Amino acid sequence: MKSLIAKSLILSTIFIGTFACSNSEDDDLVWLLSVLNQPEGENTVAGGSESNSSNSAENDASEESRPFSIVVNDVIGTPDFIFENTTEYPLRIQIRDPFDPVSGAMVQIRELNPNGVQSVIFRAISGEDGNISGTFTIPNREEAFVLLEIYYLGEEYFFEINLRDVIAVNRDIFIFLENITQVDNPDRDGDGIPDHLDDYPDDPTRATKVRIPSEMYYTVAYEDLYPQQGDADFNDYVVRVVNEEDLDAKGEVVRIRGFYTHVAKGAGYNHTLHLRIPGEVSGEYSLVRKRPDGSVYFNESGNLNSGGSIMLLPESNTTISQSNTDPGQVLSIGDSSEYELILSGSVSRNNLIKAPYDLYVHVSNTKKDIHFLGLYKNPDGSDKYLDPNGFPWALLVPGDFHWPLEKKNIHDGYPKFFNWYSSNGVEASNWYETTNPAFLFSY
Ligand SMILES: [Ca+2]
Ligand SMILES: [Ca+2]
Repeated sequence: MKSLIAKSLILSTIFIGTFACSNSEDDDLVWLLSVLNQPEGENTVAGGSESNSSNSAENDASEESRPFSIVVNDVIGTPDFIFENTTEYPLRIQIRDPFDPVSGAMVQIRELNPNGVQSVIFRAISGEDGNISGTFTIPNREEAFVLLEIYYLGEEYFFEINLRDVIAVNRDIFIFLENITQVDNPDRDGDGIPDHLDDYPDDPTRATKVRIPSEMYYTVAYEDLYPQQGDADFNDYVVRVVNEEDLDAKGEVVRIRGFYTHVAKGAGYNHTLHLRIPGEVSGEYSLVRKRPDGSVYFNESGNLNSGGSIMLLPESNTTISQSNTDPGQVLSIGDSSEYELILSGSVSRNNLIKAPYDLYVHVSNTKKDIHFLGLYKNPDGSDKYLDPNGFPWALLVPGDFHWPLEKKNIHDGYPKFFNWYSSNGVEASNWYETTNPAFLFSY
């Protein structure tokens, strides 16, 4: 795995081509027959093709990846802009050998982070129909790539997916099984995921641990005047969040964990932090709350019914010792909480919203809840949490978000924030990396 980025860059040179659609299975077969001797056809990209041995880069690639072909049926478009800095991509992959469906092939998606760290963000084995479906989520980037890897009978196939303008990944992959002898990869728990790729090699109910985000944490900041317009300082209640999802071998979610740390309270109001996971999600949870020194001061366990919620942190005037919004302060983090939810049945990733799910604050003074955009509608269909100026009350930023100081606002501290939202997210997708520190809480 040491040179996967290099390998994927090499392969991406092979994948230059026109991505187009095949609309029926018959078309696929006709197409496939026509390109078996001509791997880079108009409707396809071919990977690791041994027939293209004149190019040294391709020779390198062919040492790593078996030959295969792909029909790209990705859905192209622009998602609705709702002030999100992460994007969830539905995924559907079908694998054939090249005519019959291949069951038991393992597919995983790796995030290619700019710093070179790679993390598995989805993994599943194909069913009887050769299909895999699920979703994966990555932070918005101008250059968004993931790596798709397939393991089958001891062979590895992989290629890079450029997510530019893609809103759903949908690909048919044709592999060629002649000359492959079956290799027995150890699989102690018999879940179909070989030990060396199984995050839980002795637990047949779990195969993969997905950390969201794959690096650091999300910072979630709330404005608490709802339904009155906020002052855009996004420091009234600030919490750092990490989620983990355990997937079974089919890629369905079986456990969810969350880790939350209160980091700022630039408000006179008090708040409590809550979690709801929309959909048919139920199970047993355990929750602990900790002081900043790590000592546990609260724990509980119970049943979460579908539609129910968990209070993660109590009144915000008890969970942090200072506001962390004054320029004279040194960051002093507040309490944290952690939960694990063991689902009563596995849930398809496609039937769950992306992490951190419906994470919201309840404002004790106004008795109002404050949620992300995209979750709650007014009777007329408009978003309940979009203010008259088209602005949200909750914002999620990947990594270290330096929230504005008291009496400053996000425009002062983040000069590209306006470009980002006024272009509906088309420009300045990394707006939060350009700061004006004089207006922001430093730590
Ligand atoms: Ca296993
Ligand atoms: Ca396992």
